[in-house]
Amino acid sequence: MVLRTRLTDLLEIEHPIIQGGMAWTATAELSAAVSNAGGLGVIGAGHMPTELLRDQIRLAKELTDRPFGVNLMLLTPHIDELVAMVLKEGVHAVTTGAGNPGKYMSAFKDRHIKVLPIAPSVALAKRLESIGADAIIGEGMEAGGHIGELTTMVLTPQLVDAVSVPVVAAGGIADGRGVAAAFALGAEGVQVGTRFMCASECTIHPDVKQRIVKARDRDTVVTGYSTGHPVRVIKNKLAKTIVELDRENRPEDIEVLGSGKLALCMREGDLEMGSIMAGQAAAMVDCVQPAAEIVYAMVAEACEVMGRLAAECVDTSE
Ligand code: TUI
Repeated sequence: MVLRTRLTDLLEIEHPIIQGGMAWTATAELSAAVSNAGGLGVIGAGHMPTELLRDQIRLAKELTDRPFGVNLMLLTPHIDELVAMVLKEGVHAVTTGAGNPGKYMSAFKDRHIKVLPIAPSVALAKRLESIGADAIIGEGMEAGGHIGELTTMVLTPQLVDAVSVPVVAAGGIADGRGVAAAFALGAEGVQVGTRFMCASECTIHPDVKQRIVKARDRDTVVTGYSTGHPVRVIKNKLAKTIVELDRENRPEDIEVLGSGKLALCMREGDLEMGSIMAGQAAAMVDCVQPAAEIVYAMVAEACEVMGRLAAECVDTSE
């Protein structure tokens, strides 16, 4: 079973599933596994040293012949260097987060790299389309990590109405029902982060995967509103402290406390003082399994759901 859309044509992939480019989490191993399964794997550059990104791109090219991408987190201080490395090494696509990639757009275009910025609002999506974005990833606040204000349910259809390029829905999508829902809203693809954290090929600490498997519906919280960069995480001691600092309006103290905590979580498996960035869909992830199984199960379930819904629509006009 395959789902064909303008997104699959654009990216030359089999299934309209983009893996979230999560910093400290989405390494070459995970990305290649998703790409080998017919989705678009994405290396999360985050704050990675430039040479490490080069090595990750080269490793992904060894592990897959299929298209893959790099996510660039635009708040990273050495972002210019990371962009230069992506341009030098060459990848199929970049996704961007936490800002406007306008400054780099023509350079990516010259290298025939597809650009899929993440936009949390309609105004930004329109601006990004006007400067050449190939598709827009609309990320709702169900997502993990740095988020906007709108939910996927209301953001997606508004983006579909506002831009002509394909819209990819992100935030809260972890199974085929979510894919079908995104398609019903007009999206032509989905981006999935949290469920891929529990892919066997994901190199994060195994305790983090188990924490996600165990997660229940109200286990995430949004921290850091006072910093202007709200971040959704799974509740723990660190999150509780940051929520208190938010209440006391102490953004500088949050920046200091938060520094290095994503690596502490993903690499060392510190579930109390690490930042467990994950989306609300953590509650819907119930096992660790190969990335290919995740991709195939989501597509098969989406097709089954959409077929069932179509069959339930009975024309009573005659
Ligand atoms: O970027 C993400 N998720 C992230 S980035 C990250 S690392 C980080 N850590 C602490 C503070 C901030 C970042 C962890 N998770 N998702 C995509 C995303 N992009 N969400 C929201 C946005 C966004 C926000 C504002 C995109 C563009 C934007 O534009 C503002 C402007 O320049 O107009």
